Amino acid sequence: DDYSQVEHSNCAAGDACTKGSWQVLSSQSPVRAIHAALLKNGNVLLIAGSGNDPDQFAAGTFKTSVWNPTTGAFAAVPTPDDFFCTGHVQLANGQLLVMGGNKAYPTADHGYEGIKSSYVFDPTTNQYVRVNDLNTGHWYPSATELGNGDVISLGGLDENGNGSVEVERFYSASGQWNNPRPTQTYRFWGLYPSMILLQDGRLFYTGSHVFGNNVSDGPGANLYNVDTGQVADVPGLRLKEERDQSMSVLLPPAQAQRVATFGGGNIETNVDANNTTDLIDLSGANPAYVPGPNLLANKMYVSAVILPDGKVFETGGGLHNRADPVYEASMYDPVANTFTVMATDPVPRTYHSSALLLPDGHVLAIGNNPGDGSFDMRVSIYTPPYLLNGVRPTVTAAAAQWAYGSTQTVGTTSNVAIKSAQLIRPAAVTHSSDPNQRSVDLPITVNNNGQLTVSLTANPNIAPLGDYMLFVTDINNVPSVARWVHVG
Ligand SMILES: [Cu+2]
Repeated sequence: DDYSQVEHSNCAAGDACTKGSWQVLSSQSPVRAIHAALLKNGNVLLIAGSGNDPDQFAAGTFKTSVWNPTTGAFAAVPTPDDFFCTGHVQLANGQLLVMGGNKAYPTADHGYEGIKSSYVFDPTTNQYVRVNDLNTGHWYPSATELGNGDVISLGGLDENGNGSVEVERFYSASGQWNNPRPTQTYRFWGLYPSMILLQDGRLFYTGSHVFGNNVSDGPGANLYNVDTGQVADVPGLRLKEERDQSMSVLLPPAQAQRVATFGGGNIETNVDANNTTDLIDLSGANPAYVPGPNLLANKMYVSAVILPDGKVFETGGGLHNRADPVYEASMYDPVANTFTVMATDPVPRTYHSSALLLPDGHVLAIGNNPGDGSFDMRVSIYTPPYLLNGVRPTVTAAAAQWAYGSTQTVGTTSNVAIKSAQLIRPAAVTHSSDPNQRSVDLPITVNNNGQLTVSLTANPNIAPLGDYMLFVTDINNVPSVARWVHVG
């Protein structure tokens, strides 16, 4: 029942050929997987902290597990602080930066409060190492890596339970927060505001966030220059007050600078979640959202995962606050601008659920925390139809280190012609939020019997510093297994 041992046979006929298939693993997560991050060694970091369980918080029981998808083994990780609803992002050096988390569950006197502490998780030692504190507490902060490897973290609740307006900047070179303190805007961006790095270095606040109304005035989406502090409105987002736990994705390829925002709801009004997709092209001077095709089901708690064939797999979700799971999945094709029905995860995936791309081209789905306070520990694996569609190409050779603007030789084997090559950033996802998710196209200039010459963008804002999964995909849209490369 270990999915990685299953040999996929070619699909002759039947639903799986076009819709893929799901497997629920017999081994369950040992922790409440509220956060999931793919590490550069292929393991998956599952962070619970106190896991939205006040009893565990009172007992000081904070949990993290590292899952090895190849062996199926889980390894417990000592967890020094309550990383329940922390922020996280992959750093240039392959460590995962973790900032903020839970200082207190609500009492008669106060609501949720955020912690100031921050750590890096080192995948080579499976340990958290403390770095200097943030300037304020943050519970539900964003985290976006900039082109130079620095990280901007915004929003969430501070140590007193108020919305934090502090702009926190982690400097990649020093490994320290806020030295010097970055330009401040004194603006509250909300909880897990989705902040996507654009090619000009600005952040795009997509309007996707967590809990209730959009706190951004005006149209609910913005362009934010982190150096000057200048913020501009971006029009066109529909249902801006019903984008709670929608999901925004920088569509593949990252060079196109197009973002899609899928679904959402509002846990405070508890309206039915919507099926609204809005699309925006951020490559021009005055970008505006335009309506996209409706999702095939109304949902919040949306998970959307970029796949190596250039499509976005959308799965899981619910209709209301921690209730009414929606068993529906679809494939969004950014070129055709269509959704196609896919097989559905048999496990409900609502609040505190996530999905991410594994290096072998499968998709992991994990977590679910319904309103009764329980947590679903089952682990689901999705096999996209591309893994049932012929012999996979392979990557046989590539340099480990890629400089910006370089050309690279990639050795491949394939039964049919290779169509594309791309770098996909490893996920670090929670609450329908992974603003760093991206797929960078590697234009193929020469294909000499499988010896590809590809070019990497010269712009670090298109491919921020760090580790990436290199995939090649053939003309039948069948991807290779990924090979890890480091950019910058
Ligand atoms: Cu949460």
